[in-house]
Amino acid sequence: VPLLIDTDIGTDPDDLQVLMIAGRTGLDVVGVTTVYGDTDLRARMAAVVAPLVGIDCPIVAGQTETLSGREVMWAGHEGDGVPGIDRAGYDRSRTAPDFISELAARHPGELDVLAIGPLTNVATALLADPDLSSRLRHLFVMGGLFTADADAPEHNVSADALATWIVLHSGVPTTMTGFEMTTRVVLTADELDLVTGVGEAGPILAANTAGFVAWLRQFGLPDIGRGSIPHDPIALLTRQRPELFRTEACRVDVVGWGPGAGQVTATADDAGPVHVVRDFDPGLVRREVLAALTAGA
Ligand SMILES: [Ca+2]
Repeated sequence: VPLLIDTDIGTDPDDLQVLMIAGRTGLDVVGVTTVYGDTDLRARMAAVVAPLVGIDCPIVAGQTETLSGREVMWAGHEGDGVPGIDRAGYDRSRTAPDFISELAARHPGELDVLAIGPLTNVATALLADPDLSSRLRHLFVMGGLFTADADAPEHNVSADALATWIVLHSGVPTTMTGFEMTTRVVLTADELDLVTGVGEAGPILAANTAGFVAWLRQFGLPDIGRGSIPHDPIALLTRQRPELFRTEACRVDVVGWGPGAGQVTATADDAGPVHVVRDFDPGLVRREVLAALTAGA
């Protein structure tokens, strides 16, 4: 089944981990689109990484600004340690939302989208193309914080809460992996060393991880050493190994604007189009992620 990956690669290293897994495990990736902020830089980074991990498909830059009007958060280490990024080329003949529509029209009812950044590209495509929602097979989203005591909304959802609202109300069958689920899995520094030691993309992952950890430390955010939480690889795993996850059919509401924008609530509803991940075995999922990251090595 063809897969499009919509990514904010460059900030958190887990997007790069997704490209590694997709390439190294031979997934049928038909497009990579970049979203949020300097999508040209993100696309050039993806263009450097793709051939190193075995991905051969168009890479297209997407929306730089949010639909909600919320200012983009830019960490600053994006693109550091990526050899040749200044010269890297990608498909500049179209924009990401147009490309998503084009791929869905080419593969009607068959295209899966893995959305691992803010949802601006997907929402923009849905607004522009009334046929898109019925043509997508399934959408896999990393986003949301589905806990009652959520004091801060999850980044992908809150970065563009209006886009999230549009996507979650589109009726596209969706599996959503929330932050409270992904943070149950931590790859240790020793485990990451196994991954960064493999292939030419390894040092790029090491640099991206170091940049992200340094940025987190500036804000006194929870420090996991040189380790990494594989939020986005877990969302990919819900597609590749659904039997590892317990999900619940829900209606998901999101505060789309104003105070509390980005807060989500999931209400069990058998007719709900959104399947929210509720449980999995963290040890098993950690081993699956690591095996996929080093596949073929
Ligand atoms: Ca991401």
